[in-house]
Amino acid sequence: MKVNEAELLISAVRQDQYPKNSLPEIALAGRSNVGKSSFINTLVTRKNLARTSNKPGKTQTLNFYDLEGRMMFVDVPGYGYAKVSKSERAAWGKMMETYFSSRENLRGVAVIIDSRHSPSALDIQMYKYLKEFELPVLVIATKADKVSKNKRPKHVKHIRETLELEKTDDIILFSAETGQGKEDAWKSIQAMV
Ligand SMILES: Nc1nc2c(ncn2[C@@H]2O[C@H](COP(=O)(O)OP(=O)(O)OP(=O)(O)O)[C@@H](O)[C@H]2O)c(=O)[nH]1
Ligand SMILES: [Mg+2]
Repeated sequence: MKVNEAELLISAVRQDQYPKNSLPEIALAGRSNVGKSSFINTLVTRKNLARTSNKPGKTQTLNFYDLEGRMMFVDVPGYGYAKVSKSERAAWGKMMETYFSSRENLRGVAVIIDSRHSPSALDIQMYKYLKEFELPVLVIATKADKVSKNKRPKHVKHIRETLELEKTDDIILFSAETGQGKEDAWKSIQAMV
């Protein structure tokens, strides 16, 4: 899919702020600083639509992006950032629970994982959590440009096994640097919406 127009509709914290349209939407999930916002930018071919940073914790709200009035991406704050207070973490948990349990527009979630490393306990927990809501999940193994070519298939296999991915859930090797996996990611996303 080629997206010519994309815009931020709203940065929401509360349910009553979610957009009231009926567009299908795909949410991003993943550890803080893993590359969720970069993933959105690569898919819509815009450098700075979703704000990125080399410091973790950049995205703090649910950011709803409208793609040509056809669908939405929802950028979500990351998890696992150490410098977060107990009360902030609790607020994050509540915001996620409300969103994932109530949002009717939601068609699936792209879970972004660092392809260099084994999925963390939090990554595994997130995958299981999404499956409790019976949501389709697409795993994006990102930063593939940082893994040598011959080791990439092994890393993908390892991530698939560690997460105990369901057969119907895809995993795609991806890089926001090189654009690797962009077409395959769009294919999976279009199948979900
Ligand atoms: N080499 C490489 N760097 C990447 C890739 N994707 C993201 N990055 C870098 O990783 C850092 C974090 O990227 P973001 O997209 O801001 O990460 P995020 O998951 O949105 O982070 P939070 O909003 O803090 O949760 C930035 O410095 C990006 O340039 C990739 O595929 N390859
Ligand atoms: Mg972000």
